[in-house]
Amino acid sequence: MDITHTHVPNQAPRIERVETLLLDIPTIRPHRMSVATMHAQTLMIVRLWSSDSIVGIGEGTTIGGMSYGPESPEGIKLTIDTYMAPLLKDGDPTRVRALMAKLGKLVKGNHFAKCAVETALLDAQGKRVGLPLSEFFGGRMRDRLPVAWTLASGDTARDIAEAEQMLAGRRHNVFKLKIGMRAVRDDVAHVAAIKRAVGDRASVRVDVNMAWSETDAVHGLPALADVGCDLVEQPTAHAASLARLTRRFPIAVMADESVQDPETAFQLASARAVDVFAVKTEQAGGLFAAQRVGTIADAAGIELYGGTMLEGSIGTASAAHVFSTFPKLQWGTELFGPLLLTEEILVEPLVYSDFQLTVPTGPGLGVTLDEDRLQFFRRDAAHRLVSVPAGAVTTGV
Ligand code: MUC
Ligand code: MG
Repeated sequence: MDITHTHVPNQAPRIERVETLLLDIPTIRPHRMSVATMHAQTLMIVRLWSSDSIVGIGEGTTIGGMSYGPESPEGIKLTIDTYMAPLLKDGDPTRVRALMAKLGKLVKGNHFAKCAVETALLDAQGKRVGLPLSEFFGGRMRDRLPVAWTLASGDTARDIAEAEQMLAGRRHNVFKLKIGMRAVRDDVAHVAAIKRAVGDRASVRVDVNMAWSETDAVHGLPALADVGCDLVEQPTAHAASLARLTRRFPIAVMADESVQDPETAFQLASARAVDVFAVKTEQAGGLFAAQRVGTIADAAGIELYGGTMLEGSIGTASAAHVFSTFPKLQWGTELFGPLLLTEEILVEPLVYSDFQLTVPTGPGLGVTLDEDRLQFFRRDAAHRLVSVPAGAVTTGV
């Protein structure tokens, strides 16, 4: 027996192995945004193996290759393998904050990679002490979270058909429309047609993903309000511009890309630049950082929305745990990432019903990876090595 791999009770466990893998999974339809069109999603999964036989799982996922955020799936993997794994190795996995502080000192930026590792540490610790991850954030306020769906096929009639299908199946009654690819007038007509079709049965919101100039937004915001749109997400890129728009127009303005971490959240809150924050666990730099963003918003009277980087089931479950603990979550969430993928990677899928996602209750994340599926979809699986190169999963707008 190899004694270095045996856990002695009452002795702190040690991290023995850090494993990362990339999974390429097709989307159910092309997902068109102003930054790129996605045909597949790449999930970077990290597993931390400890000497007490507990394995923690985390996910680092971004949108549209490198078109949305500063980290790529391949880069997240490389950062963890090359720079974080040696720092984690032999560390005490029960000291989550201390380990993350050590990583923070030696690895700048890389929020997505840090979020993935922190998630894996918290998943492991939850399994160790027999508590769901939400308990590390003060305990949940709610067991189910409202979930919006993004209509982004690029075609108005198809989006309406998709919305009708979602309403009929009681899956979603909040729709976020991706706009900013076309002229403002055409985008407004697209939103108007969808709102007309769904009427009072659904809330319609838009995400411009920073594509508008301020003059576009000055025309766009009141026109969107007129056709029944409830909220505009990140119409322009700059905080000062968001602040001017927020003051000038009554329609709710939400920051997404502008909320990069608790510090930028604090700056936006100080300037009262927006009405709502989209909190994203990865963008914020981790689950604790996302909680801090939520706290800053709350203290500043800014409303909250649980955002997504279109993560798969692991990232979605971890965000759900954190968002379930927010005292206020006025605009619900958009934690639909797993539903955009053709394939499931969990033994038991996350439960979506009655327009909501049920926050898992088991220890840690409360989810179990399906090992066969993981091995099948990993990019380096022998049968996939001849398939599509990574760059092909995303195309230009
Ligand atoms: C974003 O910008 O919010 C979230 C939902 C979706 O469809 O895209 C993401 C990104
Ligand atoms: Mg957004």
